Amino acid sequence: MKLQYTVPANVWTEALPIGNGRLGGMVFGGVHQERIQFNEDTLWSGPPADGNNPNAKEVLPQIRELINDKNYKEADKLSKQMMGPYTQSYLPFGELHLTMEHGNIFHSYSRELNLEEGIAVVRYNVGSIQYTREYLTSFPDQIMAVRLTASEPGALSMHVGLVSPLRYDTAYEQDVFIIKGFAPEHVSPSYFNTSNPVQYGDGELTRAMRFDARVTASQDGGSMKTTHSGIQITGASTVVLYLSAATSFNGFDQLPNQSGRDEAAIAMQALSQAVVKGYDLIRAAHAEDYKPLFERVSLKLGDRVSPPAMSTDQRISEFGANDPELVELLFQYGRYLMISSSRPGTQPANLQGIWNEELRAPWSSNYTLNINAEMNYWPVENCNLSEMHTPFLDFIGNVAKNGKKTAETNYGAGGWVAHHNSDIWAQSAPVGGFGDGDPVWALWPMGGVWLTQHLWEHFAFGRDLEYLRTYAYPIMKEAAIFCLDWLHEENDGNLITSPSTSPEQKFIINGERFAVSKSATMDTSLIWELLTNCIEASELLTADDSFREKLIAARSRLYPMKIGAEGQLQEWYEDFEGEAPDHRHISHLVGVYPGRQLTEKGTPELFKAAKRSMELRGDGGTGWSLGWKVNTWARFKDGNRAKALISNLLSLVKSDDPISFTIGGVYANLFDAHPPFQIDGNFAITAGIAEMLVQSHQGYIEMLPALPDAWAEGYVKGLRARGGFQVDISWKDGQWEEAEISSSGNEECVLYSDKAIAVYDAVSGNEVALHHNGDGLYRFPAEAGQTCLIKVN
Ligand code: FUC
Repeated sequence: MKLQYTVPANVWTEALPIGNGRLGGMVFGGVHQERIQFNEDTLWSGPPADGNNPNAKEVLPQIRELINDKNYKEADKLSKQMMGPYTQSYLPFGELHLTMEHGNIFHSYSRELNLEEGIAVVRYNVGSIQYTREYLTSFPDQIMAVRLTASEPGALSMHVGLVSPLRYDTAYEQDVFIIKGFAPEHVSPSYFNTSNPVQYGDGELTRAMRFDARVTASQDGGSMKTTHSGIQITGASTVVLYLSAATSFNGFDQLPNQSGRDEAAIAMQALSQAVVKGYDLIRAAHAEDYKPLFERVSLKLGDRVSPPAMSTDQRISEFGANDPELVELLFQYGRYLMISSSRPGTQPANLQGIWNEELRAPWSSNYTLNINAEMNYWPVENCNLSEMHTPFLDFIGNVAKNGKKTAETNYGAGGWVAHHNSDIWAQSAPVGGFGDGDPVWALWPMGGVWLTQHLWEHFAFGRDLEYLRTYAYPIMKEAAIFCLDWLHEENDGNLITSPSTSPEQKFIINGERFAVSKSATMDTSLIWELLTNCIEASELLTADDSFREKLIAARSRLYPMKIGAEGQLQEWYEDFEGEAPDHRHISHLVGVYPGRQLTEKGTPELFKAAKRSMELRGDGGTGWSLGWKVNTWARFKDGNRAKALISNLLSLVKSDDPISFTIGGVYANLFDAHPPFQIDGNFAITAGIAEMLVQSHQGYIEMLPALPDAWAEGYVKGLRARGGFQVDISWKDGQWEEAEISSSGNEECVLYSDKAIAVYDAVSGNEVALHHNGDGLYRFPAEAGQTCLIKVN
């Protein structure tokens, strides 16, 4: 499980990511000049802001009338008046630079990222001296550490510096070199044309946050001198560099300068503790923290077909998904990136996780709620990293708080609402720069509805009723209250949403393209999921009987899904023609995945139509779109098709390939390429590969629902299924041979199998009594802590 290369990274998308959820680094591995670009996940532009727009409420009735009159042109125009400000931007922090005195003539170079250890390693020789560097970012010690060794004593001489693309000052205190400053108050998205995109505040009076990064070294032998330009190390045998970074960010609703945390003290404390602890103990604590998380899941899809020494980029371009081990690597990479970018107490992984070098990052590297932010968290539950979900679940709570005001101010509605984008300040108002943007993305009041799916899924997998009662359900309920207000009745009694868009895809009438109409399929589908989840939650909690009745009634009156002229699931209220038949968003299919509204048994006609829609969309798409399609084809149980899409994703995109809305892939460092880099595709593909092997959204566990022919023999251990189960499966000739299901709750296990099975207690060997009535569903009790062995009978 390694990414490996024979040359240093030239560009950012060749560098290797390390991270502890909060602090992230991109290791270039340069020999003479090393560069570690680093980030800290709270470093964003801006103070908290209220982007709510009372004018939205004023124009709403008129927009609804225009839509009813099919005057979409005027509806689009007027809906611009419902917009709010753009979100703030995730920022790059800085770079750690090393200049080595041994110069740049070297041989025997290698650079790797070891996913099993969570460590990057660079090795090279200068003459006969062998140099080795290890890089890690530790969660327990909140520090980045780089250890440099040489095969001969005294061979390490270097200059260590820190720089930042933000405005900053330098300072030094004894052997600590510091950069610090104030973040910009405002950074405009890169797609917004303005002469002044990066705005700093008024010196120390700024409303933006403060930041502080510091580096120090400890060494064996030689000497060290720190000045205003950095740290000079001469003649050492071993050097350990420690980097710590912090900001004054103090919560989504606090002014980060005036009411901020003491970033210098936070950064200093981590640094001093690290120096005292020392590299060996830090590395041991890192292993103890990281490895058990990573090792929860193991996957074998087949034997490696590429030469063992081949560099990862070459492996991608020459073998792609034909190398089963490369697919395993891609799968585990998503898990590695999740452990490295999202830990309890950190910010949720943003559009680039935590890794970003640009001042105006693509799409502000913010949270895009119409697909990308949710997609990031698709693998956490089934791929056994449930606690990595918590930053996102916490974030949803913050957005819900702001969203209550937005619902009231913008729509005069109860509950809470969120729209297309959010940021560290938990923006809930629509974006669009008060009319600059396009309603096809800016005006989408379903952000909160989709977010709540994560609250429910976290419960569905873990079955923690206390969490459901005290945290998840109250937020889900408020989102449902918004839906009840937002839905309104048509003459035929159906409940519809208006205005409504199918995110980012316009429809065409007489050659003209329009954004807003009513009840796009995605709206009703997401609302169906939320109402269903609330109904089930309230039943489990034996709460809110009359509210539940309301939800049941509303759900039954949602504008029904329709099948269009091409046999496809209709994307809009009417069977409009879409502007791009192969559009990257498959919004209308959310009921297939990640939802559960559309299933083969439950809604056969619509399920078939959804599959037809997938055919019409084709097998292309941006990185994340390919990832979404893998999950969706897995739900259609077409493993070969899913694998074909993995193949499309495993194609090498060059660092300078321009932004594309139709063709994606991966970069040399396996980062997902939209292009540009977005981490969502990495997470989606990990979720998708798991979804091909185990599914549990229909109330039962299904093993190998979408196994491609090419993965005829293999095993997976540690995937999770809804109901508090963990599943290990081994298979041969495309058929499962043996499985183990362990339970963390006391719930009945329902397993689908088309072959007769027998179940044994894995410890005692005793056979477990089964209930089975010929429908392929086998039911058996599974106590907390029990592991059951499943065999073909
Ligand atoms: C949505 C997508 C784009 C991109 C952006 C971050 O707008 O349509 O393709 O992923 O989010």
